[in-house]
Amino acid sequence: MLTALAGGVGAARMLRGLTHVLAPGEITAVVNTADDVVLHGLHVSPDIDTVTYTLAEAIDPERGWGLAGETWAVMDALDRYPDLAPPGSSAGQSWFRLGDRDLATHLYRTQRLAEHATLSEITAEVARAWDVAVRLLPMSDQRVETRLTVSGHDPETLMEIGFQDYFVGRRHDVPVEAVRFAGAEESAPAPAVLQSLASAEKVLVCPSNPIVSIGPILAVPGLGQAVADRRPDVVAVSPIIAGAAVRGPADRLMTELGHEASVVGVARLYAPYASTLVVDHADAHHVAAVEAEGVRCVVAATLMTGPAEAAALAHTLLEA
Ligand code: FO1
Repeated sequence: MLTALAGGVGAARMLRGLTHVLAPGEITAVVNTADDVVLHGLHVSPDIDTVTYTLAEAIDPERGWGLAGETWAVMDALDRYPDLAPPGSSAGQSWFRLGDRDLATHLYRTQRLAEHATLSEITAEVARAWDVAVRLLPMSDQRVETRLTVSGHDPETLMEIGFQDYFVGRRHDVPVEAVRFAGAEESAPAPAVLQSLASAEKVLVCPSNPIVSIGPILAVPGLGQAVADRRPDVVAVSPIIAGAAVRGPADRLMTELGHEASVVGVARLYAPYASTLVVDHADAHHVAAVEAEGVRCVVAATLMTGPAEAAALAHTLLEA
């Protein structure tokens, strides 16, 4: 059994690669839910849906999120309304693109939450509906929200915004002063999460954003410690290659929050949790510096340009 800590796109591709090497039923993914957002009254779990749709081979390959062959009639129809909504209202907004078929998932999830189903139960129902055999667990059934402090319109004022406002609304193109995970202290690992970490032969930290994708998972009380307890069997894949994020703002966020945006910076962040860090050939000259952080360093091709590359990386991880 392998248990993986997963964020969005990078993790989804890693997990798909793993299913070419392990039986899907041998894999459990503990997925970040701190990106979740409620819009139009609907609860959207982007990382869970990205992992589900990718493993179902239904993901849109260019976007990396949402469904292939999607249509946007609902979003386009919404554009009739927003100017009528009073200031401060989020009604009628279409900046966060919810495709017509993707909406079905959010309608289903929202109604099941209203019926007091847990996010764990709903995630398993959605996975089954998409014939996904990998076990998908939310990191917690309680609400944990990534909140980022950014500078407001005039530089002196600081404001705190939600993750999707940062990531999509502002195209993560604004400097971040601080990040916190609201609700983490009151949260608990979802059922089966601790057991999946204790019983796995190997624990994998997928190539996701260390700050806002893996960070929230490790911040759930007891979850970080459960990973640290398995440190000898924990292998992390660096999401940073040659000082840059493969996707998204990981490098800028690390720098803005005082970390080194390099495989050495990733090794420092993960040292309490992982005994091995897998880095790309482009970072082969950093092996000694990574190992100086007390983390064994394995060099491999970590850029998953396609399923074959993801499968090759999965092989390397299982041997690491
Ligand atoms: N990312 C975007 O850049 N723009 C969007 O409009 C957008 C909509 C969206 C809808 C559903 C979903 O599951 C994901 C979506 N994402 C979008 C990605 C989302 O922001 C994820 O949180 C990131 O991929 C980070 O994991």
